[in-house]
Amino acid sequence: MARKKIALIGSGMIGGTLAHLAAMKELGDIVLFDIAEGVPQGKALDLAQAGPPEGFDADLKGANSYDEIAGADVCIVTAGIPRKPGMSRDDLLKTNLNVMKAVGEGIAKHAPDAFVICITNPLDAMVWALREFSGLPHQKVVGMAGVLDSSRFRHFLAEEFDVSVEDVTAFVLGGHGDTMVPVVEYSTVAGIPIPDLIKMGWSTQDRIDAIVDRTRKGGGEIVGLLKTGSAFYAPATSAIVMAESYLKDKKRLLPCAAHLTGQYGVDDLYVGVPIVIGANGVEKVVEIELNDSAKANFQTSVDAVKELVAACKGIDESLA
Ligand code: A3D
Repeated sequence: MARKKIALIGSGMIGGTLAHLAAMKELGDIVLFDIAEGVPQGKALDLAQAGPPEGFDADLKGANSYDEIAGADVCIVTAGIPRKPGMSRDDLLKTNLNVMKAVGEGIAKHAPDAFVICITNPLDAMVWALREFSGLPHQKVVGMAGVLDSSRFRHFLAEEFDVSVEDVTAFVLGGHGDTMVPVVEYSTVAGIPIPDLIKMGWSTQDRIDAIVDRTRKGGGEIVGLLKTGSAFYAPATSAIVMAESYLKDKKRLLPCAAHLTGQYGVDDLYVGVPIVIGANGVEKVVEIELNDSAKANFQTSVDAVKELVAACKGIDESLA
């Protein structure tokens, strides 16, 4: 059986880490693509030279031409620019929207059968635009945010309860960023919901509220510490989990930005919801019952995504 092919569109901090993880896990051969000349080639060569000591077999190639992504099974998109000092959100939106246009057209031409995972921010709007520009089926284009947000939540909860992260499951819905909705009732330690753990005296409502708040601001906390750039290890690992579920038909149930067609009362938007990822891409959107407060928070999150998508439509007429 031929090896799978994984194309990484954008070879910056997350792109390089994705390549490292995909190689270590032998998910397939890897193409690093970027507009910066030399960067994808340099990272590919460096990583290929990590193969002998680690013992992984994967071809790694750097490219500045979309021809090289031909036939990719998975494309993970991190291309774009971060917000720079003095840059408004709208400026960022405009720049990254243009990047999504180039990437969407490149994928449509060279890898139309790929499963596409978008990571570029602002995530929920960029994944929507990338799908529009590529014209790929909606179930083959998803955004990575929920896996990262929920793993941040899991990490903080495991610390709070002093238990293994393996036994902590967490549920996070909604858009990526400050409006995300960590759902405490569906977050557990080995199946015991957090409200029960509070009753058992393992924590207090105030401490859990503080953890929810820290999770929401998790990206900003890391930006504040790093000063140049944003988180990349956990974002890359989270996207690899999604890619692996597709490539191995694992059918994992993961929170991802998925295209909604009426579920949760939302139509034609990408929002973070639980989905099943298997060989067909998004195989199921799981609709869970939300309490009134989670519903209200989810709606705030949806409204924020709607606003961004409307701004995208204002910038690029072809999206309207
Ligand atoms: P960075 O290290 O700057 O890498 C981005 C790469 O994109 C650079 O190498 C650029 O040269 C390249 N690039 C720019 N324009 C193009 C283009 N037109 N075609 C191809 N490549 C291009 O950033 P990063 O890897 O740290 O982050 C990548 C993206 O992920 C950013 O938009 C971040 O905001 C976003 N991000 C999202 C999350 C989520 O949870 C959604 C978390 C962390 C980062």
